[in-house]
Amino acid sequence: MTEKNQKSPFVVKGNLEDAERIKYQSNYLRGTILQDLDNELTGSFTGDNFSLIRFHGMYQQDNRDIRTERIKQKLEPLHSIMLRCRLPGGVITTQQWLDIDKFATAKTIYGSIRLTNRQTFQFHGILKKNIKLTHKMLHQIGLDSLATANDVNRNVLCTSNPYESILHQKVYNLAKKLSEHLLPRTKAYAEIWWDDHKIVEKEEEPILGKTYLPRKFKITIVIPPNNDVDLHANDLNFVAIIKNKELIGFNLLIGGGLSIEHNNHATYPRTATDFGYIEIEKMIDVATAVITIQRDWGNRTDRKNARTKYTLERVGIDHFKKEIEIRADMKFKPSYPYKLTTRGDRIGWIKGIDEKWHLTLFIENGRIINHPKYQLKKGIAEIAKNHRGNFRLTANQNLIITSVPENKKLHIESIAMKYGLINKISAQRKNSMACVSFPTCPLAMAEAERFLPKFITKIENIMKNYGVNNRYIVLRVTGCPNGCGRAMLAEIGLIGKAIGRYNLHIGGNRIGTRIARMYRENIKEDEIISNISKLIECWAKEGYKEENFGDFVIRIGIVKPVLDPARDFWK
Ligand code: SRM
Ligand code: SF4
Repeated sequence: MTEKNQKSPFVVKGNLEDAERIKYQSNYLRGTILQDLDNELTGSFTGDNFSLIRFHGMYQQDNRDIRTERIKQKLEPLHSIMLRCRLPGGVITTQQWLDIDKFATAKTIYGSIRLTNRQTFQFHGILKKNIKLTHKMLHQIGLDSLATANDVNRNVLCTSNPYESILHQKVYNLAKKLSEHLLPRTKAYAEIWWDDHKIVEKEEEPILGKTYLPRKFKITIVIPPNNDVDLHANDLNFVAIIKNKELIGFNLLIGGGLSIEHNNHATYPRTATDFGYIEIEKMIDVATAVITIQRDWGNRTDRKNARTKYTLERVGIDHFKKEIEIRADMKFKPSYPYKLTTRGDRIGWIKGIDEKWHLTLFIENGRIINHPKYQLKKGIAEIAKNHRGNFRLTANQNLIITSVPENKKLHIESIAMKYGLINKISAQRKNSMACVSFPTCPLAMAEAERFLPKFITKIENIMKNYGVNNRYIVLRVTGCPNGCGRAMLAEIGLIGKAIGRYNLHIGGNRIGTRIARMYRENIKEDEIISNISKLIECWAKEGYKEENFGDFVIRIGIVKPVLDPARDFWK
């Protein structure tokens, strides 16, 4: 933060969060991580390092299913690391895939690869002794996990629609450029994990600053009409404006975010606000301006109130906008009209305008592992061995095999069929999502990933009963109010409250532009099912023919729409 900015009336005064001290004293994210790595007495990281390793893309976890048992046996929890890769736009080569696949089997406790809803993958269950090996393996294949967690800009998303293949390539290049531009410049990552000890004269963080951002920061690039990246969950969004099939610029939307704390009315989910249109050439300058404003004005005294959405509400849109114009040396133009019509992935084959074929595979909750009845992980690896193009991970936790030439299509399809990767999946299942939750997430309050598959079957049965099984409802479950499963943007969202208990939210819309309102609090699965059953019955009888569930419950007044989340979410 500069002298000038410290004096700004928009800086929140007060006692700084301890996270600020940790960053300040970390020597540009080094802490004593190296010493901890050598400590064989414990499988964990100690003191400040617990938080600092997150900047390097890692979280310390333990298996919560066996935590109590281990405590009873007077053992320390079975600590391991979850590592999240940086993969702008979700693009990964098939050779890289084969390497991470092999690694997951050989060196992780759970043996899985978990696709996340931010277009990347996570390894769960890396033991401390294998961490350096993991980073070296990633480095060798051209990947890293820098800045995929903590108070930095996270993995940059871009629409993965394979149909617009040429446009996608352009937007993907921009996502990559943005991600690289906003990376921390510290050499700590290379030093610790790659043993790269190049001397730097003076270490600096020209964009992020010595204490980095006040909180996490998330960016998307969206190609309408598909809002597959769920832009309203993000701090900064570039909505691509296309004229005559060419990208001409972007509408800028700022201040989305979904997390709340149960019963804390100072927290709220928020959809992003439209700021206006910018030229492509200004993209990097504008992103730098927004991120440095958030760096300087974001709340460092209360992490629950630190995301851009809160900064924006506190300083006001006009001040925020003026400051972007000053810092990026530009003027916003009025936004171009655009329309969002879909959010899900198009599962199956699609021919792109480049005449190549793209196969989107449905991966339930993004978990890639071999199942007793079908060898999902093995099948994807087999495709990787036989395909020269890339894979692309989607923000709906699915995987796309991109750019298959016409003469290779049958071969790829035969492998997919052999391993059971192409199945008849209901529209309801395709449009449902859960976060990871138990057993690895330390913040989980209720099940999500392990709960959803059977729950969907129950919802499918209800829909069949009322004759609406040709329709679907965007359904999402998130194990706690942090909202990783984006339930706040669902037509039906469950938000974990305690083991077996959820808050039931309804009234989001199909395209993800409206926040879902709480309808029932702290209820068990049987109560959830009976509530949803009544609502679906009513929708089936009284809804208009083409009316979606979320719009129906709003139209007939079952819940009031959340129009201005900062003020009316809790009402
Ligand atoms: Fe998340 C924390 C998993 C997308 C909001 N999230 C976590 C942690 C790391 C728990 C922790 O802090 O120890 C979870 C690890 C679980 C595990 O065992 O793997 C976790 N979040 C995930 C993933 C894997 C969910 C998934 O099933 O795909 C997603 C990884 C994305 C990625 O690749 O970077 C994931 N998290 C999200 C999203 C959705 C999105 O970004 O589109 C949100 C809501 C949007 C938003 O940011 O407002 C989200 N996660 C959070 C929060 C609350 C942030 C806040 O503003 O308060 C936390 C807790 C925190 O940061 O303190 C959190
Ligand atoms: Fe964990 Fe909560 Fe995020 Fe689910 S929503 S992954 S339970 S932090």
